[in-house]
Amino acid sequence: MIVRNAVPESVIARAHDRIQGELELRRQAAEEKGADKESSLKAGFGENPKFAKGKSNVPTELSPRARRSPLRHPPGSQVGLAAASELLDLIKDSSLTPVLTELLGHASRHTEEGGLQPAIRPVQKSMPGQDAPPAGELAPVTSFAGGLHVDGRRPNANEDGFLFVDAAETMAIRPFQCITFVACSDQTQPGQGQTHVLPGAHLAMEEFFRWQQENFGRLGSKELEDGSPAPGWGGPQGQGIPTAVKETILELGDEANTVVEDGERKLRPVPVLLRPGDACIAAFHLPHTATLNQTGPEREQVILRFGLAGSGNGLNLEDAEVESWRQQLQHQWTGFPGLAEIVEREETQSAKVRGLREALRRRLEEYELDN
Ligand SMILES: O=C(O)CCC(=O)C(=O)O
Repeated sequence: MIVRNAVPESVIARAHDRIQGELELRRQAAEEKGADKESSLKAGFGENPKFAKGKSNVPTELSPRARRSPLRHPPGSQVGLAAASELLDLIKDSSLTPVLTELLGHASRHTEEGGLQPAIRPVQKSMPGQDAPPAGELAPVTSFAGGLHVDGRRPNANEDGFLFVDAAETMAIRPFQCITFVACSDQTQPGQGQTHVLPGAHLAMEEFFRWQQENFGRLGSKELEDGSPAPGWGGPQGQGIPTAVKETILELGDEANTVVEDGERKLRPVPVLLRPGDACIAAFHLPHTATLNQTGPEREQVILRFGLAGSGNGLNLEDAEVESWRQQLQHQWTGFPGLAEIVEREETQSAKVRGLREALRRRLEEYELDN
């Protein structure tokens, strides 16, 4: 859901100044240490030190290329902006408070780890090691499809990769309710480093989690003891989104989320086009990806994640909390009183919603037969 003109100009300006001030401090600190590259400083906001630093902090899910990716952003806590009032005001002093309150019944429970994340992306024509598109052209959106993911897995990771958060080893993903992207720079033209999403795929993700729970009693993308990928997820350490979800979306071929390119149907991530002050609120389950800022201006966005009561951090969690996540994963609109009526109508009356769920179930049954 896009909320246009959600945040007043003056509030955006204060957030911008605070982010740029923080960048300046980092620049000065880097200069003192002898580093002088502007780009590496900006990358400091685009790379998560927790995952990029030492080998022991690198989850094995990440390929060396992904570890260098300019598309990764650390949480505010890692760049001195965890409690920056100028950033929190993007919610407090804007129409996002009444909108979120109507949707969720609250606008305050943004999760701690990664709950507030400045996502700054300088101009960069291509990913490290890849060719830039010809002058005047943009990289095709399909080239970003590999980055599509749902959140909630990385906080439960260490050097061995993802972790189960409960002693019974049934939960390796930590959902929240919704992610809110607040644009502080112009992102109205394709190529400006917008967040891209896969429309409708949140339903497929929800159906997928139901299937994982029903058939395996285990949720998330953690691989099994013998190294085989988590059920149905596919790929090394279950990167991105489950194979079954990808294949089902491709099979249905809805033009909102697929495109035929070079004679082949491909996933088509769709840019979220925002003006400064606009915001986008998306369900946890909606696959999304960062993309390169190929044209500028510098992409400046603040990301906030809102969760259920008690959805904290860490690995030694109370059973009740783990159970509430289990419910959230299988019923994504848990705790969205403002959507209850619409959800009820869509689920009971929309042939498209039913069709997607049925197609995914069929594919997962094939997977069960094959394995
Ligand atoms: O920076 C973006 O546009 C998206 C970031 C993202 O995908 C994430 O932090 O999960």
